[in-house]
Amino acid sequence: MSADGPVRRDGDVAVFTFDNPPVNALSHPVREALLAAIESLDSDPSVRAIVLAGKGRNFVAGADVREFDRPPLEPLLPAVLTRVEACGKPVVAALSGATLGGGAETALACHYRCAAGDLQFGFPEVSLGLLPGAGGTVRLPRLAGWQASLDLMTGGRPLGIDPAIELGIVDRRMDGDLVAGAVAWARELADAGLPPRRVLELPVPPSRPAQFEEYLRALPASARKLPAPPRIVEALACAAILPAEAALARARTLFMECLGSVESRALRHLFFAERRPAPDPDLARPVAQSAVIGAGTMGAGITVSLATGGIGVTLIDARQEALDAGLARVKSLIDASERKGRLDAAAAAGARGRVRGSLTLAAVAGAELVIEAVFENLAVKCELFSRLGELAGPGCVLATNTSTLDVDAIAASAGRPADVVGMHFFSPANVMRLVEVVHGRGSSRGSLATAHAVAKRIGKIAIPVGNAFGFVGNRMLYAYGREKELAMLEGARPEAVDRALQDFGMAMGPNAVGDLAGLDIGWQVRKEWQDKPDDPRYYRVSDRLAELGRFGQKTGRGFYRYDGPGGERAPDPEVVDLILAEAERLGIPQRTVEAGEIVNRCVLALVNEGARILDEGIAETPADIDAIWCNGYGFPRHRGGPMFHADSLGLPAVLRSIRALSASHGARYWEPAGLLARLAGEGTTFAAWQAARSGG
Ligand code: 3H9
Repeated sequence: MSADGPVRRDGDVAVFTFDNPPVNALSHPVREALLAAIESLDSDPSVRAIVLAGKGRNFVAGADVREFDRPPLEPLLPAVLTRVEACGKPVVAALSGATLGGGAETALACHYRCAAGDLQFGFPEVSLGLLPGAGGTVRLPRLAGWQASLDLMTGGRPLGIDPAIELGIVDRRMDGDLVAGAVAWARELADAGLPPRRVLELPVPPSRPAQFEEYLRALPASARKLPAPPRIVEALACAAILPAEAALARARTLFMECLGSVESRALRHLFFAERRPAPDPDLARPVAQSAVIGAGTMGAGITVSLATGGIGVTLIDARQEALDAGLARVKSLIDASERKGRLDAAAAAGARGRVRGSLTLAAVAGAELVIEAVFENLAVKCELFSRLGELAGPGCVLATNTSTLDVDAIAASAGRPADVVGMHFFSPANVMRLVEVVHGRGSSRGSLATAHAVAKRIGKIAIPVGNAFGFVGNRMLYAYGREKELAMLEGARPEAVDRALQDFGMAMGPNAVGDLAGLDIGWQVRKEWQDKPDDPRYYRVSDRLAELGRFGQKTGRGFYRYDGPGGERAPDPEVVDLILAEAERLGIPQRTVEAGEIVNRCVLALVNEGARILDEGIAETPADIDAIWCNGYGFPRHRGGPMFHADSLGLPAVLRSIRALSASHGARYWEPAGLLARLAGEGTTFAAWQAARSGG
């Protein structure tokens, strides 16, 4: 709150300002202040109307998510909003920017709502595994009807000003000074002597009894299995038939059930994991102009990300044909974003205008950041960086997009290791939000800070990782993939592997992912990998498919075949024969491998490798690993990432399972990680270990 308190007077109108940076969340002191202000202003005869507004860009972005893990502190938001609504004087909400969750519910408890053109009004609770718990499910339908309420609350996407007005949520658009306009309107309302228009006193719109049941059935199965979406539908269904007070009480009970669920805890964990502070933000150097080297799919995707993030880009490729194709791809990706409404016309035109092409490496001279996205081969990258070391201006950050190679070796060849970092983007780079920022041995703090700041500026989730084979994500991927490959040699069919892991919640099964990414890519990496496990079974199925030219979707065949009408994925009996032949050659007996075993082996392999990575300091925190796996590899968000998932299973149970796998499958891959064994022995969790380390 500001030094002179949250309330100021404009004649006979009082203005209460939410002032709780960065987003005016409804933390405990804010709720206390709002309640106290309403109580006092309601009984103050010199006040005729009240305006609620937010300081800065946003009205209120919601409840304070940090408080959900602590015991609740009164006054609770529902009670505060009941008091706001009961106020005997007109209360006008002046909405702007993020008006989300509890912030949207606060707006609904006011008697009138006006808004600025940048309004984002919505209920993102579902993405935190919650439902609107402060009366939104009971108030919103009385203004916007059932269908819009169902869509807004189960979908979580915010509305802009125009639809908010069309739906009757916002009464007036305020161009010009929002608060001054709201004050003038509040005064008009007081002058007119109109009684407060309380949303809960508005009539309940008609509904069909089956409407909610039908809506629930039409939600994707993955949403129906989660705690929040069915409860949102139930809360709205109750609001349709119960008196307001009973509906509010029911919504509150459902909210508390969600709050305690492991899924909501997982999603809240990711909320903060994805917003981890960047290192040394003060040391970040400004980047207005960048260069991307290599006009392939990855280079084009990175170019689009930078250009739409407001950074000028020169896309460089030595071959005219490749450059033309890359620039055409950049244009078509920006066009597609505009068509789909992700960019408005001005933003799309701006992005197009920021991109140019060049055939010469000397074009890096004016850039403050260069990102290399050429062929994944150490010699090729070292040669390129030795030239970049000479051509790039002083202080220019030189980033490699390698996914597995040694960043220190690349840095050494540049001759200026302080400027070299890794920026590992994920494909398609214009869509995927994750960037692993590889901290090399010689990377300077300023270069790292710059890489993190650029990634954040272009809307990415930047996670620091150490320089080790595969960094964090791909190193863990190798452990995960190893188990599904072994399971196939032991008798699991490729489609059974995918089904099991998809049922666990992975966005795609690993074999389908391999076919999509191209099986030649991993094959190539494994050929160059010096310390690959000396095990003839290791990735034998993938390598065999690649040897036969079955690279996946791009060749029409991989783990699956794609040559039917429409190119859909279909199981291929030839692959089964091929796996059986390899198993026989390697002397691996066949057995039934159940779905549960597949999930157990793949997921525990991730956890064990993640623990090793933490012990070695390649990842800083378990939450970093979770952010990487949920954003780069499709790990189910409602399970919070592999390390959160392990905590929720209980580390002693995880350790027992790993020991059992060691007994049945051999110790080679199932030696429990030291950190895991230690924490399990202490009966603690990765999260508690991290909190103790960071003094939290
Ligand atoms: C709710 O309201 C439940 C109610 O129905 C019922 C209650 C009874 N709390 O995202 P950014 C912090 S559930 C605490 O990088 P942007 C964030 O951690 C809530 N902190 O900025 C970060 O901190 P730091 C429903 C929050 O400009 C900083 O703000 N509401 C909260 O890209 C900047 O965040 C939501 O789910 C919060 N609610 O985007 C809205 N929100 O500076 C969640 C943000 O230390 N928030 N922080 O790194 C958002 O969607 C985005 O933050 C927003 C701004 C669009 C507002």
